[in-house]
Amino acid sequence: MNLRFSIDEAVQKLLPVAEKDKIQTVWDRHKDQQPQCGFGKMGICCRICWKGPCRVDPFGKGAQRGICGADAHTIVARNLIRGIAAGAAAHSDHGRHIALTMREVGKGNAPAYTIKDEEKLKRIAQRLGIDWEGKSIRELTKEVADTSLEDYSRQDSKVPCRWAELTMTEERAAKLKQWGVMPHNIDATVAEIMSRTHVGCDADPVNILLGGVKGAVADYTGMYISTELSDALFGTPAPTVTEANLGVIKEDAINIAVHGHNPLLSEVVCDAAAMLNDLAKQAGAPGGFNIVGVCCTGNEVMVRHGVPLATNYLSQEMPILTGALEAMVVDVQCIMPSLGAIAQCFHTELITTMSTTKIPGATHVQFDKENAVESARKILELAVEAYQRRDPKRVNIPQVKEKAIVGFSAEAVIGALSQLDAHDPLQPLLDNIVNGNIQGICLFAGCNSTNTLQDRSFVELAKGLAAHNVLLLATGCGAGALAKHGLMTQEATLAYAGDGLKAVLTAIGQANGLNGPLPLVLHMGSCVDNTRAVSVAVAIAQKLGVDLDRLPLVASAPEAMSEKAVAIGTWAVALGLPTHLGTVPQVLGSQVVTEVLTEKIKDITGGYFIVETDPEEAAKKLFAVIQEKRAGLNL
Ligand code: BF8
Ligand code: SF4
Repeated sequence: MNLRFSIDEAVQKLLPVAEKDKIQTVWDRHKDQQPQCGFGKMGICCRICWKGPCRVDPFGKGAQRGICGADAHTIVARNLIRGIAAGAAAHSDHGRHIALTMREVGKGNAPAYTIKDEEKLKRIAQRLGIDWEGKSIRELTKEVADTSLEDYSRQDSKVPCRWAELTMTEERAAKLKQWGVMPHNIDATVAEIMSRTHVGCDADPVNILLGGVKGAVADYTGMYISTELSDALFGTPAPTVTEANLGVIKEDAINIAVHGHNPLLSEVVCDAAAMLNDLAKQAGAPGGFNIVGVCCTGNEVMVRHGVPLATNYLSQEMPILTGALEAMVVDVQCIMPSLGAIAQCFHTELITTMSTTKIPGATHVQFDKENAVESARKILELAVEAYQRRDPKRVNIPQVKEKAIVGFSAEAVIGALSQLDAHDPLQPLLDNIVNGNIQGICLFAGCNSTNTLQDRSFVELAKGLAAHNVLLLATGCGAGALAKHGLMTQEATLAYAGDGLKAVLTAIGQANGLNGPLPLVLHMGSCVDNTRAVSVAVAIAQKLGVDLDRLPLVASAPEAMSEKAVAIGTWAVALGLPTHLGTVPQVLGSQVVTEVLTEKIKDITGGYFIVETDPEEAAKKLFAVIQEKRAGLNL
């Protein structure tokens, strides 16, 4: 019955528990919202000023303009780019927190943190044009942080954000400048979108969309800062074996889920839990503290430390329903407000930690970089207290989990390839793309949505493309989905990869002493870590001497839902990637906007959106695009 909602077996096992206890889940609330507003779905409802709300009749019979005269195209475009601004704000705020923390590390004011990967710090310095010879790590840390923070504060609009300009192909950076969509300042770009979409400003839909593309490139900039500086602070991911799905919650342990996006707190919680494990044992839990991840905070600690992933976005309520979760610690973004009420039905402590993300029903433990260790300790104590309240009769942990080999940063991918060719690691990958063993590359990204069957499209698309020898990368809740369903294993490679792909993954795996192939899907990390995939793509493009849009490279977000996903999808298109969406974007009310995004933009950036809700059809379309790109390279 529950197959209507999710293909995740653990979810299917817990939904009857929710039903029995009369606990509403995301799927119940989705049902309560039906039928959803058609104007909203098409993007033609405007609430930008208080003369509204105004709606445009999509069938051409009723009003065609809002009270101020805005037509459907203006309204749809404005709504869309405000979403991009929110996405960019979210990602870049995350990056800012990391950069500010790093600056304090450089000044010696943040004892909870150190630079765990000094080599990465030097590589970042080099990329940013900072001379690191003769400087101490602390000096360099501060300089890298300060230089990164300039991307949030520069006032000279002719100077591009460094983290944008220096991370893409020169050709692409030049094109973005030429189109006027290269940001000079992340915050100013977000502000510009809010300002140009105020009542009575930009009304030209194409001009508005260009503003959105600039916002998306600002989003990319903030994401790049988040990923790279996090690597310097917390270590660059390397392949590690772990597990995914609710079966990672342990009955004999004090279970703590870390949920949200920013690794600043979760890193310290992980360290503190290891250090204070005796606290848990003294409290009667022989298994000690068991940290598990949810959403992108989960991905961050998974790829860096092998912390198991409990679940992804849509099923974030489920860990509480196991009755064995003592605490869910959340930071920012993609945290359902429903968690507060559900936690109150159990012994679980929902703990908010950021002043900008508080939830009714939660206990707030303020987290700042200065008091990180005390906050982590307080969180562990709250979990220990909650454990005393656990009701063993309500414990219901679905014994569902899969092994997952994760942690494929760009460095890890290049490192693995260097076992085949130490002097020119990319060459074996290129050779195999040229000879067709690898037909192309697909990056799975993005969310879960109640508009589709949870996880299904990820799994079907991955299997479909792997059979056609497409190399698969994944981040965010897409990576969560693919990990939960066992596609990040060597067994999956043997079962689902086409012969060419299997041969390549096996050769790399063997050369790295894995006694078998690499996993079918390479987990690159959280959503901000989509930039890792870009850095691999840029390296390939540079080696081939072509721009990104010429590569047989596609992106897919089959369950896109959040404003961050809108921003990511838009920068992927701006960089030249054909980008699949499996959920229908809220733009269909404007033919102009729909055509620009799915067709016309192709002539400019080389990238465009492909909207296809059927995963089988989507796999066919993406493979056809890969063939078209191969033909363009005479392959
Ligand atoms: O940043 S994939 S549902 S958790 S927005 Fe959110 Fe979407 Fe998940 Fe991570 Ni990304
Ligand atoms: Fe209506 Fe124009 Fe106000 Fe939007 S900005 S609510 S279309 S009057």
